Amino acid sequence: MSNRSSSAEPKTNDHYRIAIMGPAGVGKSAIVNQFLYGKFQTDYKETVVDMHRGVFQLGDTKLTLELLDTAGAYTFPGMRRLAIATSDAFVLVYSQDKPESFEEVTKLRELILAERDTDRVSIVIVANKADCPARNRTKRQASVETESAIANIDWNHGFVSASAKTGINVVSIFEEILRLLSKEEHDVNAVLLRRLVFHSALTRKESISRSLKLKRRRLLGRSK
Ligand SMILES: Nc1nc2c(ncn2[C@@H]2O[C@H](COP(=O)(O)OP(=O)(O)OP(=O)(O)O)[C@@H](O)[C@H]2O)c(=O)[nH]1
Ligand SMILES: [Mg+2]
Repeated sequence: MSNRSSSAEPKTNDHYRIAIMGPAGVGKSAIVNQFLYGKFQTDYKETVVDMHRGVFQLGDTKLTLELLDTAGAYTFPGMRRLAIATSDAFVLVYSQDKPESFEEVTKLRELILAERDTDRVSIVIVANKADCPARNRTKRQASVETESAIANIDWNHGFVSASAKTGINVVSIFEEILRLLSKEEHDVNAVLLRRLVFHSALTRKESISRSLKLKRRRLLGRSK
């Protein structure tokens, strides 16, 4: 991925909000930070809610991605419902060093489908921390393969095994999301992301006011 501006002016604008959800400590913020800023921090700081924005070029399209980094602890169920109601797609993260976190992602997926009242929701399941040394590598490999089959075949979602630490497959998560969104909405062939102008973290106030505006639009039936 490059930071260079494109010489050709994009002809269309696309704007998507993607919620990053999953249990606490699985690496949701680390994925966002690696994807947008190319950084990884070993310290763990619990998220309340953060909104980030990245602008990319995808063929002739200027693509703005709003990444809503949610709290795994879900102390505020209202915030989780708002994230579900206002997002176009979902990245559900679990950790390869915590097998029970896949169960939590399973429940979260059910909640999203129930709240959205449809099974046509763009979801990518991410098995993060692929770099963590496994006590039993063969067993872990087998369980990631099973989880990937559940996600792809049973649920018809995307699945990516990634590491926010090394950066491996982090871009693929968002390429996969775009592939699903383009299937749903319009035909975009190339999914090679190229950073166009800038990325930025929105302030919490900006992010909440944006969420409320989007929610209002949705209630008025202007968006899907
Ligand atoms: N080894 C390894 N550690 C990771 C990876 N991703 C995140 N971590 C570490 O896991 C811890 C939690 O990461 P966060 O990104 O803060 O987790 P989170 O899911 O955002 O957690 P909440 O905000 O509480 O929901 C931090 O210490 C990270 O450094 C990874 O791919 N590999
Ligand atoms: Mg976080």
